[in-house]
Amino acid sequence: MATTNSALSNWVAEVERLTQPERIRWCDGSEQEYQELIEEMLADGTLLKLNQTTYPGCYLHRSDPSDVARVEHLTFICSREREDVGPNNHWMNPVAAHAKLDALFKGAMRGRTLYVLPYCMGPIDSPHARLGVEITDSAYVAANMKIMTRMGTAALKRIEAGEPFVRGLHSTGDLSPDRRFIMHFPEERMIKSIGSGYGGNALLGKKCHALRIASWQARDEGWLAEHMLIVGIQNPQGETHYVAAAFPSACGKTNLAMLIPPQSMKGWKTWTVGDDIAWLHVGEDGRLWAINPEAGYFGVMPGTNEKTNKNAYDTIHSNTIFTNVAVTADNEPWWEGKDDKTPVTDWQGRPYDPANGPAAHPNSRFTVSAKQNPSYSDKAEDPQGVPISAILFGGRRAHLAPLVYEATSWDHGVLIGAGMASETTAAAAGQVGTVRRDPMAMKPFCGYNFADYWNYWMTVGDRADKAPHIFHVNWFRKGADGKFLWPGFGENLRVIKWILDRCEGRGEALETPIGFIPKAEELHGQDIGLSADTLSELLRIDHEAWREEYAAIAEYFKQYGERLPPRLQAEHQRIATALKR
Ligand code: GTP
Ligand code: SPV
Ligand code: MN
Repeated sequence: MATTNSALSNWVAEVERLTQPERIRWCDGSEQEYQELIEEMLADGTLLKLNQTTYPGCYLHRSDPSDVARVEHLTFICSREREDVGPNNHWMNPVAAHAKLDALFKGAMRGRTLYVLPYCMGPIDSPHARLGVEITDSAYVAANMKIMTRMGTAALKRIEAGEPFVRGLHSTGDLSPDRRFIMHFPEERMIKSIGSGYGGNALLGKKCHALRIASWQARDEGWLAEHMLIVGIQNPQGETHYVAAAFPSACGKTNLAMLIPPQSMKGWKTWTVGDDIAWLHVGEDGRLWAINPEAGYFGVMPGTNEKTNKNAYDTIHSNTIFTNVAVTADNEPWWEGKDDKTPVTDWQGRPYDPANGPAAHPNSRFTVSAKQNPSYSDKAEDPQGVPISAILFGGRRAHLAPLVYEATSWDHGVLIGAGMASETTAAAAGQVGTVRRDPMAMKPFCGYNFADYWNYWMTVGDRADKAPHIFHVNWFRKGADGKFLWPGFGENLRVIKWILDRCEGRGEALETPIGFIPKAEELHGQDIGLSADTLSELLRIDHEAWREEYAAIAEYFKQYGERLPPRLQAEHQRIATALKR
């Protein structure tokens, strides 16, 4: 027994009886243990060594080709009442779900090692951090959890001091998609995941705990768990404002969190607090404060290069686990958008042949400690987190949504978040590029009924008398030629500058039925060679198209029936009426 906490040791014993592992390893989170895990995985082929001269400490993992992304159709929330999870989630009765999964877990770890991973989500000494323990039979998961969370002895100490913890049971099972399920029991603060070894399905601290279980727990306890990056923006006067932004999967959070100011914006600096998840609480000062529950990045590989995201590019040159990338002749990792060298072996280990599709999987990822990021904020370790000046919602909309617009109130901002839509990406199994509703970028991650969630968001605004301003951004609008109109990446700082000006009562805006948009001059498009026509296309509000959008949002809201908050309906009505004028 490797813990004095009897609830934990009893649970581990119970899982041992069910899953029948060969041996049990309690992980302490040490560097030596990480090296041992790496050695084990190199020995059994789970990891391959990359070029250790140019990429020291970097390894490649090839997942099963049928197991390369989150699986939303196999993800369930198992609460006592079906209505509590809403039409936004798949539901299963918890008794039936436990029975179904325990049958699959029976004997699942025979011949394998059972790893016990105690972890802390959030700075280790933060009152806003929460504990968890993942049991897994995957060394890859153990190594990734070491990078992605505060895993090991310090977390176990908090658990042994009596703090509650989320239980996550994971086995790769036989990797068959027919026996793959990601199940959440929010009332029991429990997760059971089987049949996948990939990212969000298997690293249970991330989406399963820090978003699905945490969103439910946050509502019980008075805070918010969101799919948001957190970034500090320092202006030439040396003042730093923190911005939180919710964009759907593979829609630009990591990139915005690590943004490097363009040449033309001298004196600006950015600091990364988090790139994927934010836990927000109302401070005594009436502001919203945010911590990043994670300690590492599980980031999208394609598109990452020195021009788009130099901080990420530099971060992943050492001590990084690459998953499903291609390899060059000199054994370096390669992915689409890497601007040097060429692939010789694709993500499945086959000789590269363009006829087989991209060399790296479109959802290939890197896992790396946040501390390696040159723009890592020292405030990322602050137990209280950082105060948020602005919240951004956004997504991929080739059409309709302007580059940026501002909500006129908190309730209006909640409506903008609730009505969000974005083109689907390779981060989840299924069709890519179809527009779907993804409220607050939480469609795959909100652990309870969206109607209750929107209502809860409104009440958070009521409690925060200095709540952040809310904006919507779209870096992905396309012109008639099918190309992005906006240069994106570092240049997004132009938009953020206007946003922060608005938060401080400066910044010229025009009122439209859907909110405030910047006066075109505010973006200084001439500095980057954007024509006046392109800028006006980027900011254009097509009233007819927006009337249709608001009708579609009303249609979408209908499925939430009686539970839809009247305040949200009233906001919708207000905008729909303004659009008719
Ligand atoms: P998850 O980790 O899945 O939650 O994704 P994310 O929101 O962190 O997405 P990420 O920043 O990794 O970006 C996904 C893809 O969008 C990458 O291929 C980026 O290169 C691309 N991208 C990010 N920002 C921009 C932008 O401003 N403009 C354009 N055109 N592409 C962008
Ligand atoms: C996402 O899909 O939003 C991710 C990657 O951040 S995963 O951890 O696989 O969910
Ligand atoms: Mn994400």
